[in-house]
Amino acid sequence: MKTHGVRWIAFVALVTLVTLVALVLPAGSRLDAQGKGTIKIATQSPLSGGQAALGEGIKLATQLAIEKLKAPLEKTGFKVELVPFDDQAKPDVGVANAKNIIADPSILVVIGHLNSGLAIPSSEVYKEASLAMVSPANTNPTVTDRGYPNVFRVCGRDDVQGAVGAEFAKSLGIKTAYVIHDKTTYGQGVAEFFKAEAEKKGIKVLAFEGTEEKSNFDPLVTPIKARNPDLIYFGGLYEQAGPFFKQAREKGVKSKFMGPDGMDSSDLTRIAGKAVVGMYYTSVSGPVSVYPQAKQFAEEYKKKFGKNPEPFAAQAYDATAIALRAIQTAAKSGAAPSREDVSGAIHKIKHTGLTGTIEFDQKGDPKKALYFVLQVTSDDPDKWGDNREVKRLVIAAPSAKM
Ligand code: ABU
Repeated sequence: MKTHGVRWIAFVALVTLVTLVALVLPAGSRLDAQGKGTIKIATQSPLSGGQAALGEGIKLATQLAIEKLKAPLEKTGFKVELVPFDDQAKPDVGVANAKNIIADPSILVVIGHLNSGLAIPSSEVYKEASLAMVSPANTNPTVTDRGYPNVFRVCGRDDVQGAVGAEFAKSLGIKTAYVIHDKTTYGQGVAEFFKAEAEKKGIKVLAFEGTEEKSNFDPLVTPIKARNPDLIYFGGLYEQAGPFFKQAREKGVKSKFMGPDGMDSSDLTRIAGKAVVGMYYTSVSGPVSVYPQAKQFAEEYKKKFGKNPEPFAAQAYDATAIALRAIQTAAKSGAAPSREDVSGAIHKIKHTGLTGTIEFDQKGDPKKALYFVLQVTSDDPDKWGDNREVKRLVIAAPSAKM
């Protein structure tokens, strides 16, 4: 009987405590009571295959940003969720995912893609539904040059990046270059911009060659070795460039190596090891260590996920912060905002984030973007963040060609 009384008192005390906590909490924290529903942010990036290092970094940084920054929106009664999609770096998969994404009305923004060759066709689908895409990584000019009102990127562009690379090559005293590309929208595009500026600067381009080969580069390396260019420029991504550079060095090619931001992943050294130590690359991202404001982000990311953030992760964090702010602004009336209103709100945002201050021009490019020239300093993938920053440029987006 006595035990029963003690239990009853404990039960009453617990109920009282729960009631008091509920009354003390701000109204917005009582999500169940408000029940405005769920707002989702999707990511599209390669989560499997040879480009998963960068793709996963984009997803995880978006996840971290949502966790850290969702409180103001959740206080107004919405639940905020991440929905990650694996685009496998394949255009048809990206487009199929995009169709599923637009079919879910609670998805209000897509953070992605990694590959311009996927972002371009997928954003045709997003456009049908006025769904905002904020890209952390896509650099091909076409991504924004179509002037779609729902398409944004927080990074620079290849027409500038290719030229920055060529100008730097000239400053190194390069006289001859052999240009290789991966035949993709991104890789071929940036290689063409490099070639055009290199020739303008008096560098002789010995060859301009596309290849989809991923493992045996013998047929490519033999003629390169014979021509002995001062520089080999690879327009593409580390997944393919890594084995190429490794085999070229093993076969005695002495040329300097260079590439664009597709090289910007710790997996380049994981694949190519010592062969890429000393190589130069341009990037619109760079390792997270180049951003003083991203120190805490890098620490939290490492603590949570057990690895360093890859390049473009800080950009994904900023893209997500912009998305959340825009959703909040567009939801001012208290109801879930329309996709059009979210895109409209993104256009008006001026956001100071981990990578700097971002505001968009009418095409969806950042009005000013950062471009880096970096040099690989170690064959240890964990030291990708120690790569030497050779040059940092802030360059305005090329004027509208719509
Ligand atoms: N800009 C690096 C990622 C590759 C791309 O834009 O397709």
